[in-house]
Amino acid sequence: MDTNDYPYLDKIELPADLRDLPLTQIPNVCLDLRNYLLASVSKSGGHLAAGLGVIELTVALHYVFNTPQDKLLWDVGHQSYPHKILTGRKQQIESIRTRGGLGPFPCPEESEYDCFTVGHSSTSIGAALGMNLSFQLGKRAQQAVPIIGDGGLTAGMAYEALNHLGDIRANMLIILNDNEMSISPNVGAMTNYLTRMLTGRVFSTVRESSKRLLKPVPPMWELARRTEEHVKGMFAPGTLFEEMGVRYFGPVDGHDSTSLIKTLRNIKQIEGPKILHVITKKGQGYTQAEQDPVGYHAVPTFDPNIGIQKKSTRSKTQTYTQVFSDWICDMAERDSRLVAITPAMREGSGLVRFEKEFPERYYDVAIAEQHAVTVGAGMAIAGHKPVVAIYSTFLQRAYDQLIHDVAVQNLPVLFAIDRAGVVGPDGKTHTGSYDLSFLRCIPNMTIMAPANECETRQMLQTGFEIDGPSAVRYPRGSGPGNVVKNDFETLEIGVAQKIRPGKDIAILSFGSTLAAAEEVGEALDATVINMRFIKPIDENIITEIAKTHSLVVTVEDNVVMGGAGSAVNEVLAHHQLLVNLLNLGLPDHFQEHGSREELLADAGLDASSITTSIKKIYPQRDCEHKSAHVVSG
Ligand SMILES: Cc1ncc(C[n+]2csc(CCOP(=O)(O)OP(=O)(O)O)c2C)c(N)n1
Repeated sequence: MDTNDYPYLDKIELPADLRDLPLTQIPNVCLDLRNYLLASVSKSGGHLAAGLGVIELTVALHYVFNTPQDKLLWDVGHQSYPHKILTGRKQQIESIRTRGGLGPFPCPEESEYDCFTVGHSSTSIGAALGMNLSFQLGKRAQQAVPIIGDGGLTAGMAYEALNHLGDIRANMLIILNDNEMSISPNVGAMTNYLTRMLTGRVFSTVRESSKRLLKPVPPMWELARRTEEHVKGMFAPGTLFEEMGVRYFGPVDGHDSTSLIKTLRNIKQIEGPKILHVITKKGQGYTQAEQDPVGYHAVPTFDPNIGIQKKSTRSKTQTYTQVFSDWICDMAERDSRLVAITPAMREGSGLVRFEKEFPERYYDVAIAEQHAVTVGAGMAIAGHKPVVAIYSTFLQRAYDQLIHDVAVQNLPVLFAIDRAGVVGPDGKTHTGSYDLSFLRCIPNMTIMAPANECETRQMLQTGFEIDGPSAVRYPRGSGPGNVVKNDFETLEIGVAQKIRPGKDIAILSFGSTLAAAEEVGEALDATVINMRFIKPIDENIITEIAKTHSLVVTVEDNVVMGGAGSAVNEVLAHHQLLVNLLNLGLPDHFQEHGSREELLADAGLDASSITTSIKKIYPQRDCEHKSAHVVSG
């Protein structure tokens, strides 16, 4: 990027440089920062609209707070690109989300200005409260400031933290960045409440109260009580926050940098728990993103003069998400008991069409994974057939609900688990590497992993027809390209599929690793099995294979520990079968971001790495009678 285009931003390497600038230059810094962000994300791809919406807020916070001594906690962290640019990472920002490049979210290993690893929402208030309590115990003059979106504020965790904060009355400022958007338009009673605060009687007082917030605070000798009275506007009495013991200030215009700075300076002087309600627009300053904040939430590379190009036709290969999207609409047509539940992931989980066609059976419960699962349990008890569409990584939030509310009662809830296994550019906070391990130990669960598009549909249908909890876990992206029949075929439960017969070596593949397993099978003349079911696992085929082969290799896009390979090991142990074993899967460390292909290769799950791993221990025909158990991840 031509640095001459950004004369004000050029003066800033670190926030201290920003703080050296006079207030009058701040709007120009914001202009540069917005243009720089747009130029860089258009080249790198990544999260855009949320970052454009917090340019002024980011600059104002770094201007008023003494970062990195004071800590800024960006909730989720997808909006932190401007923060990264202002905190020494301007030159690297284009490398974001790529292997070896900047991380997709705040990351303490990357910068001292990132103080808490994040990627999942609604952790910021709790984490900041913890830090502030520590600072206060240690009598340290530091502050941690969470910046949470109206979307993030829909999750239970945020309320647990507010509940604690209002009770303990710690000195802490929360910034509520309200743009009325989650990824899609935000939903829920809290959102409606925030919107009401901007309308009607309250709206008419915004200007007046903003003015009050801007006036300089009274001299120091006037007590804090006066300061608060002075700063506080004439807002609706007894707001929800106030009643929880957290003082409410605002709403204020989040795109007026000068006023924001003055407001923050004033509020900083008020002791106790407080929340500043800042109104912003997602995509601010880039017309295309303002008009389509959903489409510009996360973008591929694009020409900023034109905007992102929507794919007009479907590409030849369907994504797994598209297969799910078609199946759930077809099935809803057939069975009126089907209901779809999403925790704020309508687009990502493939429910856009469903919402249009079956609005009365579509439930976006906001960013509330725990509730998504429990409300599904309730609907199942009452006779419906819920399909909870959820990313593998976000299902982690609802583990107890999955066990306690669904599995214990053996309820027919189908979990359509997207982004399972390696996810790629979203990195370690978003990886779906653990679901097979954490699901397979739960009684009553049926767990399937499709190897292709066609099987995805069959498994969804199979799971839907099971009278108990079931899960179909599929990866991000496209399948191998096989044609999906629009029928309602099911699979025989717990039965694997023999792909090719071979000699001595057998490869048991679980899910999307089948293509690589087949390639290796051809190269080494190995038997290849598409296992299909992780639970119940096909014991017959495992015992038969163990008796007729000298090496059993398991391959899965899940951590080796406790995963599908472990299920095979358990069967062999149960039947007292001695055979050489090689468990291939994801490693026991957090893989950094990169492309899905790169991360799979790093984990030894591409065809050539699998071949290499096998060749290390085979052919060694004399080991037929020995037992070697090798774990590779
Ligand atoms: C626990 C969890 N569920 C879902 C997501 C996916 N997600 C990423 S950003 C986002 C919307 C966040 O909205 P908000 O907090 O209002 O921030 P904004 O984008 O509006 O700045 C969602 C749902 C997530 N990161 N974490």
